[in-house]
Amino acid sequence: MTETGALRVAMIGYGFMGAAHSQAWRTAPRVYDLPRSVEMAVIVGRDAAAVGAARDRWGWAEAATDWREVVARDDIDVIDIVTPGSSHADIAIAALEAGKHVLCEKPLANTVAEAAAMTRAAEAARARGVRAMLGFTYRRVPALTHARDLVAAGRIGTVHQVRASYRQDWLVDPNAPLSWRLRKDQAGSGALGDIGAHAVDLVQFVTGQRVERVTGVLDTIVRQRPVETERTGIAGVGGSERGEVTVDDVAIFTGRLSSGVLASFEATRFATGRKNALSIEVSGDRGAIAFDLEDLNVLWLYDRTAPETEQGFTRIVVTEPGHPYLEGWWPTGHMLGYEHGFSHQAKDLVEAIAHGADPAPGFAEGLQVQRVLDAVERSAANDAAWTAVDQD
Ligand code: SOE
Repeated sequence: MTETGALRVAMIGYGFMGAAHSQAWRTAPRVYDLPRSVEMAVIVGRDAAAVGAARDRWGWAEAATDWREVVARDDIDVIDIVTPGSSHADIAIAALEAGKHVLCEKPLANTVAEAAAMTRAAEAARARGVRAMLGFTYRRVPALTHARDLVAAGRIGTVHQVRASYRQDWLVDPNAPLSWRLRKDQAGSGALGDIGAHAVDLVQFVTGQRVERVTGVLDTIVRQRPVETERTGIAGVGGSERGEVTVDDVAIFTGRLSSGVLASFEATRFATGRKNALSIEVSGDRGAIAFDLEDLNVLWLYDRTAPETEQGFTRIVVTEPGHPYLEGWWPTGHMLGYEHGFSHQAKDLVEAIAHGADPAPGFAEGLQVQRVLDAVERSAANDAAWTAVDQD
């Protein structure tokens, strides 16, 4: 049943993802004709001064410091979780049990057990018309949605092989501080869960297949980093204390997909010179697609059915009105950016809630990705032995 009235959103967290999600809640209802309006009601964080400043900067009506109080409010419809993975399960399960729709940033959780509990809570809430969505936003880069559509339509034929990598270099400096992303108790894993999760989701989304077995290795290149001192909040200043990095810097693994084909994966924060290079290439018997996030408006398509003398990778600039999500934006050739995927995500969630549909990806897909990550960790701990991905 399509309810009327504004969807009143409360966002838990206010860091980098808080900024990206705020921009999306503000923008999506203005560029798309959504079936329900959006009210940016409350932004929540532990530090009252900081979250008050975030409220003013990002355009929220209220700021609060207790997420449990906000989750219990009757005047809130959606809880948007943008905190580190260690708090996803507590917040999402409480919100779903309180009858709130939930959008949760990736990865779903830091462990399979937490992800499974969240998925059970989402399935129980779904029976009451409550929706849960996981924030794998790169699926909503128009070029990648288009890639999925082309593969599904058979444009590259039978998939023979897949290559995916996510390369960054923000940790090459050994003095980059020991942030929460480098501590297992906070982040669950390092490059594997933070960016490897995106590569796994993308391979499964574009090919429509699942990773069923993996063999992998993990490596930590810099094992100690400056601790951010409480007094200054700046790494190494006011003290030269260094702390242990307890997560991986590099994850390299191979997967067998549902059809039996091999998919290779790389997730690293030490690819010097690569700033945010999420790439995928899918090779088939009739052609191939290739994409690189550092050139996110472009999808490359190779058509083996073209005349031999005309074959080559075609550079598709994905900004035509008929391309996914473009109906809301600019005329052809006016490029989109990193932030637009978040508006597409907000649009799809609002439409799913209004139409009583299940948004994708749901928590069950997030659980499946978590199980792939877990299998990679088990393989890496077992001399890279082939390891089955747990199923339900
Ligand atoms: C850091 O690696 C990070 O911000 C990830 O956490 C995001 O998921 C990715 O989209 C960009 O890089």
